[in-house]
Amino acid sequence: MTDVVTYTRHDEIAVLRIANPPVNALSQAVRQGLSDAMDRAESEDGVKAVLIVGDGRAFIAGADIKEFGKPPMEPNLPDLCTRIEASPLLVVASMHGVSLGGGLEVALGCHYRVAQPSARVGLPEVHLGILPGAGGTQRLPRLTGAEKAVEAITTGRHIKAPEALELGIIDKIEEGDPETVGLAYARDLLASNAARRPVSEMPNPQGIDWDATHAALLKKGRGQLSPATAMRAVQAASELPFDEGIKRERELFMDLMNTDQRKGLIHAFFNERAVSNLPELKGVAPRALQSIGVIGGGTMGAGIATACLLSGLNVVMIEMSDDAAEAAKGRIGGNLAGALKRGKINQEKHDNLLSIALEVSQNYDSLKDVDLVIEAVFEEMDVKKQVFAKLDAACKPGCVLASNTSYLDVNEIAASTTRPADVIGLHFFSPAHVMKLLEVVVADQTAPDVVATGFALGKMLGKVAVRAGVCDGFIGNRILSTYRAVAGHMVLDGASPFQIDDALTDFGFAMGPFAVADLAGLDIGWATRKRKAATRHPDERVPTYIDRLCEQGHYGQKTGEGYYIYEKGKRGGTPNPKILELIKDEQQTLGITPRDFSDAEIVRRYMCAMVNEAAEVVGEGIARRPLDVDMTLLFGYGFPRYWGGPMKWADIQGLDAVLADIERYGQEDAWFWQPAPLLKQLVAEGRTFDDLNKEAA
Ligand code: ZOZ
Ligand code: ZOZ
Ligand code: NAD
Repeated sequence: MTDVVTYTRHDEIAVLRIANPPVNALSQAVRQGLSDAMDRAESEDGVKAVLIVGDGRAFIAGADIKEFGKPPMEPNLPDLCTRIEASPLLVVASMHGVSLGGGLEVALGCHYRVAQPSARVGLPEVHLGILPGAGGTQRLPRLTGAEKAVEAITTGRHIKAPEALELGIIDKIEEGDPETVGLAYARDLLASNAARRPVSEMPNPQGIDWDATHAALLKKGRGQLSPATAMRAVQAASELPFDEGIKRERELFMDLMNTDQRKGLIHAFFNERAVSNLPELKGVAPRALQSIGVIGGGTMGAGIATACLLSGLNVVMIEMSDDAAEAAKGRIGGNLAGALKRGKINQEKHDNLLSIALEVSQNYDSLKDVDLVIEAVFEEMDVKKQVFAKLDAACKPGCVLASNTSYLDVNEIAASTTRPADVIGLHFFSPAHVMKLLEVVVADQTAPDVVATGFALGKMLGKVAVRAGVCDGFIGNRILSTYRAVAGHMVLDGASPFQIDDALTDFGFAMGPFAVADLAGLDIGWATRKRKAATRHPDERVPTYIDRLCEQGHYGQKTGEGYYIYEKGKRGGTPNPKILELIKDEQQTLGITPRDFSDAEIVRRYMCAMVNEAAEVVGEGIARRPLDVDMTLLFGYGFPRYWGGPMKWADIQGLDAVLADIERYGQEDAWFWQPAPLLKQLVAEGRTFDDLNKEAA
């Protein structure tokens, strides 16, 4: 026996308790402990039933993800589940907290399952790029039917106890101490002479239209393989005897285990947690946060206010005029209506948020009690400084003053107040109530507890907060400017914006860069180009065709026309034919003969530009570690999670190959394609970006 699994006797029942904090992951020691304890229960006189319970906050959160990629160690989990199920004793699981992945598979290997009302179960393996590999794809559909099992396994969602009962995944819900509840249930089962009930002996579930479902899953997954592959394993449950189904599950599991997608998704899992872990904030208490001020209720301000309201914070919004205030309320109302429609809030909550928790005002005095203000007015330094002067005068001492600026110098904004230590950048991403990234931009004089407050706000809003230093665009937009630039070069040279968007969504991005430009508002990029024109290097290639559209007042999604044309009430647009005409004019003016680009070349140039700038950003310390860049792109820019982020993508490609391409592109445009010193150094030393992450851990 190992000390992570304890064995106690309660008359005829042996209790196996797993205690492997924090979440009882099924490490080798736990698997061994369970296997040994089953042997002991079966060998001891008088034992008729086994009860498995978890210590602490969960039954079992699944296989130990830290063991993935290492040599497998016996006993393996599928064998353990089979061994538990084959026991001549009656085996019961009493589940509390989460039972996920291998944790639910262990429970499905038991003959009966009782759970707390608050328990949640699920098979989330697809999010790690794999599938339930310990019989979950064979046992779950025998309980729920194929369709429900496909839905549960391919979404990986957490299923609450009442629904799990309805689906047949658990047999009973009972509130109380899990061990007490489990013992009572086991005693009742013994008293009623209940038979062992191995799920593997239940009939095969009926089939569904497998090929159509497979095609739909591939499309929905934007290139992610695990959901569609997991569905094939459920198909085997329907079509094959149990033992053969298990073999098929194993083959498909191993196929996925060997993919880069599995590596990317596990990188994302751990680093999503590691990114907000800042040693310098250990022991630094954040300031209190109850009410938030938001200045400007445009695209971003409205989204930020929505996110705050939905997280239970009161919001005071300042706008410039009655009309602007009404428009802002309308935007927030639209966002909240979306939340209502999706069942995130009910009608009463929706109405209260709009009428009680939100105040829209034109008077800065309304901000006197707020704990933190986020400014989201026009992207112009003078306007921002005027607003911060007013905030300085109106807000109480200790109030955190934050700017949502995309590119501007937070040090300069801070210096325009009498309290620079309270000033910080809190950079949200469009749509701000949806995108999970929050860049916490730390200026020279920002106080540590103000930084901690930025991270605390991120947590309250359910966002992933990333620390960034001050530079033009911080982490995300600085890198965006570079890959946007290469997209612009490719347009001048012959690839259409629509081909580029399609190539990148095929690669896995949620949206292509031109659709994103329409979403963010073309006016922002236009203002930035004007701001930088005076200091631009003569060799820099900057397309100006889109300025013609901006000059006509077309700013993308918010005005209904940009790269795409948007019908009222619809999110997606159709390509704007005017754009191709404007590009042709510019190519003629510049004397460029357009050439063809393959989708593969588009993706490679785009990614190389992204990685090279990201290496600069890490090299300069704007991002602390490569993983900070990865999480920024993943949660702020719709980067495909299954690549883990651009730095992980580059590691997988091989940094030497990426550098070689950058040097090759540099033969066409030496000013733009200058290899980042950090990239060159890593290649010379034979190291990867992930090595830097590990060194920083
Ligand atoms: O952590 C949340 C969660 O969702 N965890 C992942 C659950 C999951 O994906 N389970 C499936 C695992 S894969 C699997 O089980 C494969 C399979 O079918 C077996 C196939 C075998 C085939 C063999 C063939 C030969 C959870 C909901 C549990 C808790 O969320 P919280 O927000 O409360 O806490 P976190 O997320 O901050 O987590 C706390 C600490 O626990 C670590 N952790 C969580 N799940 C883990 C895990 N470590 C190892 N393995 C897991 N499954 C997590 O990293 C965090 O650590 P620290 O150091 O940051 O505190
Ligand atoms: O398509 C998904 C996505 O992740 N897209 C990428 C978005 C992105 O890259 N944003 C970053 C822009 S850059 C930025 O914000 C930084 C900055 O400082 C900009 C500065 C200027 C840069 C100059 C550029 C050259 C997305 C999450 C949007 C939608 O995903 P799905 O299609 O899977 O989601 P749905 O349909 O289930 O919807 C989920 C919620 O999102 C709302 N939504 C969807 N599309 C939208 C939108 N809201 C506004 N505009 C859109 N186009 C949708 O309504 C739903 O919301 P709720 O409230 O109903 O839940
Ligand atoms: P927007 O033009 O949609 O909204 C700006 C709002 O601010 C308008 O409603 C305007 O009436 C209001 N406003 C202007 N001056 C004001 C003042 N002095 N007092 C009160 N209200 C005032 O702009 P946006 O896209 O929401 O961008 C706002 C800020 O957020 C900018 O700094 C921008 O760079 C940044 N940002 C934008 C995005 C994006 O994708 N659009 C993403 C992240 C950050």
